[in-house]
Amino acid sequence: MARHTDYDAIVIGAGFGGMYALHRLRDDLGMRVRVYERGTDVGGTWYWNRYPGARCDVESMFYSYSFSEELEQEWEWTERFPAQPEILAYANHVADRFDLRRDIAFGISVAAASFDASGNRWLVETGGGERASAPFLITAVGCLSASRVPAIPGLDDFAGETCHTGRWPERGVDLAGKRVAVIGTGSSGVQAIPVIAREAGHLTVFQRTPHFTIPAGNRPLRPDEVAGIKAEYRRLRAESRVSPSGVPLKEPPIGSALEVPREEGIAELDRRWKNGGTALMTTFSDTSRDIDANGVLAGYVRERIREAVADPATADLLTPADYPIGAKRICLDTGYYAAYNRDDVTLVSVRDTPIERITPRGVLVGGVEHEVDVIVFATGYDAMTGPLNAIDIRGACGRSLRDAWAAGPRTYLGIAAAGFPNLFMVTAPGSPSVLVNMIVSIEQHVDWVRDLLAHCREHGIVRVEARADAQDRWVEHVNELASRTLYPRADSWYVGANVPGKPRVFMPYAGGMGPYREACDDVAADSYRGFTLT
Ligand code: N01
Repeated sequence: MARHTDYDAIVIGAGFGGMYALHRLRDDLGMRVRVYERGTDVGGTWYWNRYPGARCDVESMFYSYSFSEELEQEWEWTERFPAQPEILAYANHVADRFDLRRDIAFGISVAAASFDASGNRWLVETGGGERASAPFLITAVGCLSASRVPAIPGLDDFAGETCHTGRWPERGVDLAGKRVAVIGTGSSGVQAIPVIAREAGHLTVFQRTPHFTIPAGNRPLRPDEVAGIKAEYRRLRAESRVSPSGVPLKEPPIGSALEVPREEGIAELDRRWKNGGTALMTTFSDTSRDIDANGVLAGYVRERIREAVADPATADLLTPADYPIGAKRICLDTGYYAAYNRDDVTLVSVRDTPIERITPRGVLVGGVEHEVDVIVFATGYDAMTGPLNAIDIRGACGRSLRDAWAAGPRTYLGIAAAGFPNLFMVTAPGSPSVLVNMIVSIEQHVDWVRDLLAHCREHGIVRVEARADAQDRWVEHVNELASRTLYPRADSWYVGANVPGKPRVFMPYAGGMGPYREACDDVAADSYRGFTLT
């Protein structure tokens, strides 16, 4: 007979969001918490993304939890941008240090969750038929965890090995000396390509849309800079919490791209390009919302591409031409363009001539069969809604979340959804999440939910539900913020354009971390305005 266990809260996912939710609810509020995690260990994104070159594009000293001074003082990051193994080691360290594993069930996917309105409880069913219930359900399923392999005919016929960057096997993939195909040139492809190029016998890259990528400028951290940041951590963390993108704003914009004198602008762009990282993107104050200003930055990066790539025809193919820079997520790379100067790397554009089929021996494009031993799919994710829609979540009237979101996701504050009481979604659509430092975003969401649950306990509240009118206003606000930017002008995963049939809606909150935090705090201070508490 299926076991049925009762908890105070159930959390789905043991990545950075789920681990932190467990810590806050269990260790601050004394709740009995059960976490379900489909991986065999903690880490979420960083558990699954073990592909060659996987690295974070937020600096390590700030891509880390801020809730424990001891933790941030004792952990030693080694590089400016942390590589996947180091981030995963950090996640493991946190799990050990805060004794998290004892409340996490590993290797278990949640298949369904339904709200029992009579008892105000969520009933959760796992893929293995285990059942559990709790008054509160917290999803911490990640924004980029539903990996996507496009439906290319013949996929099953391929005789060699295939793998997706977001499902890279723990045992690794032997690429040494092999003929390798990489399909996709987003952040994952851009990171993997130069590393695979060095390892493989021959690499063929299949590119549909060129992405803008700028140098990461990764390097070992110097002991003096680590000590300096650690000494100032409280101030820097406080700055991160209210800054636009969840990191301290070290290099503010120098003015409008249309007003700063050309030589001055170029000199600053050169300096930031050389230094690496995303500071280049905020050299000017208006490139994310004014198409002409955007053109100044895009033009600068296009020139760098032509300088870096020896063959002009290849450089042309690699140069983005038809969307604003930054409207698709900017990539940070290490030696990406230089990889195309190698004799053993071939670029195949599949923009006008899409991949026809996968054959037993390789990839067929325009009648030419590119023979390979391994195909790496760097083809991205059903972002933000995909991981939630993968679970059959049913609210108070039995309506499914998939149904409620059929025309695009609708949330209140990117945390709750009308019709789904006592459900809290960490970094859901309508929150800043993917546009900012995810860990800052996660800490803000979880702290806010913890405070709300403490409030419920104090006031005997058993049911918390977002009101439909508050949700409508929030969705309108999120759309309005997006419409002031250039984001909607690209076919990106931000708008769901990469998934055939997905409604075109700009999903994240584009107003920045600080204003978002203020909006959430304001709701809480006003007796959780927009929620019905009973
Ligand atoms: O996925 P993507 P990703 N035929 O969707 C192509 C984060 N991340 O895994 O652009 C041919 O960006 C697709 O082409 P197109 C980060 O937020 C961060 O790379 O749709 N090609 C595109 O080139 C990032 O944005 C880090 O025309 C096909 C690629 O596959 C997000 O994750 C590292 C195709 C998918 O690019 C997702 O990045 C890695 C087809 N049928 C990821 N279908 C860092 O922190 C798709 N493509 C640095």
